[in-house]
Amino acid sequence: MSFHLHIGVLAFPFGTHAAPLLALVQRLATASAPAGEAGARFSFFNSAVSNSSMSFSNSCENIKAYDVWDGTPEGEVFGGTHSDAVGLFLKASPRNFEKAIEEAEEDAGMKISCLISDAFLWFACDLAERRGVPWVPFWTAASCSLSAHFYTEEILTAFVGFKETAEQEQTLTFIPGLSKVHFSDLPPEIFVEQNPSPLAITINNMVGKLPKATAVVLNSFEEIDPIITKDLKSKFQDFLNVGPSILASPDTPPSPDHDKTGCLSWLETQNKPKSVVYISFGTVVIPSEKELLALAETLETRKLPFLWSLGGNAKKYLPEGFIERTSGFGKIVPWAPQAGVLAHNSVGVFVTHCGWNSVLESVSRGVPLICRPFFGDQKINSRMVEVSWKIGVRVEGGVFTKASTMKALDRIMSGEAGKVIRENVRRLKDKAVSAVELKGSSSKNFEKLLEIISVPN
Ligand code: U2F
Repeated sequence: MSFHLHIGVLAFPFGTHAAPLLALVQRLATASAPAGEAGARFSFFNSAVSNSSMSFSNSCENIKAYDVWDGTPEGEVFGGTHSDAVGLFLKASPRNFEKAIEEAEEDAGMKISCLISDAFLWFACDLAERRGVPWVPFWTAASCSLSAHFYTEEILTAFVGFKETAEQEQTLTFIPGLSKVHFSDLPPEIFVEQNPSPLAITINNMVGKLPKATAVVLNSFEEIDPIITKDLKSKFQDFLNVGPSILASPDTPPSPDHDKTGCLSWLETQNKPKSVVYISFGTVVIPSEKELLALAETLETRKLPFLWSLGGNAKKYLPEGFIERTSGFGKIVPWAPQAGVLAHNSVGVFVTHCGWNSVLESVSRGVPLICRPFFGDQKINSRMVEVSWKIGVRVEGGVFTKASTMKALDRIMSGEAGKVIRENVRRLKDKAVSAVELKGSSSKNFEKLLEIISVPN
């Protein structure tokens, strides 16, 4: 098949960054190739490990994956931490991407006509500029954290005068839409001098480049944060919320093994609607042994049915005999088909670390949240959940203790406040659903994005 456009896509292969980017590309690839017509070819550049963890089998034939070097010296086996891996990868960039782009251009017999990248990968701006093509960064988190990073300079200026820890509990009244967020909720990468990690430096570089982007794209919807949306629209050339992607592409057929851990069939055996506590902390975080114990003890005491996605070796930290004693009402799995789980009528609450994909999936399914944030954007997301959107609660004191977990669960599952929270999340879900309808804001933004990427080189 001959294509008339060649779009390069640069992924950040950590956390849940590459998967939502691929989901966006799959939507674009489908939309850009109407039946019988040659559309755009998408070359997806990502590390080998991350590429192999995602399903390209559902993809249209116009998406081709390329492995880029992850920075591990040849012949060595990587044995470091998550942040070491990020550091190595960033050190190898952008040369690793440039090499793969050259290969893809040769394969396709066609130069790249547009670069879509994870927003973290700010150097894609320079690569695009050199080629004279549009740069379209994709911010994989929420607009609240993007806005916080965008206002880094103002935040640092205000922060300079802070002497006491208590002052960090002041709110960001000077940032549109973030007036209820505390300084202490901010992603630590904003304070790059105190935290000069490769990721913090990268994000800070990104802030300066974003206004040059042809459009900044998000997996979110405008109506969740109208004030932030209005503000960022005035700051960027274009600011396009095109999600939630799980509502925008609901027809993706599930893979045959999507319920291999039996979560959905287990949920079918739960007779009471909105009774199950679903627990997951995403793909990077494992809470401490102490917190896992507190959470487990609470579940056992309350005897609430629960479904717990608990990966790695964390199961070994659970109280002795816990799995056997709770087997009548609880299920622990290493991985759950989360989008399907949250869509199930038996699920009543989601205990989460507040990674953006998890928050948005919960909103899209109308499930209230109990938040225990850990790093990056998770604290600011949790503050918005509790105080702005009012669709969940944060555990008191910021960590799972038996008392804080009990209180949060009781509040959502049995209290009057829980009913209000449930109604709020139902309303927000309705807005998300409307956004992806034919004339909804996200659908219109998606059309605009399609136009942007459809200009030949
Ligand atoms: C980083 O995200 P994480 O991977 O830690 O967390 P999420 O953004 O919540 O994404 C987790 C995804 O993994 C899926 C789930 C989400 O799409 O549906 N999943 C699943 O299907 N089954 C499971 O058992 C467990 C998870 C980072 F840590 C966050 O702070 C950022 O907000 C995020 C996006 O930038 O990236």
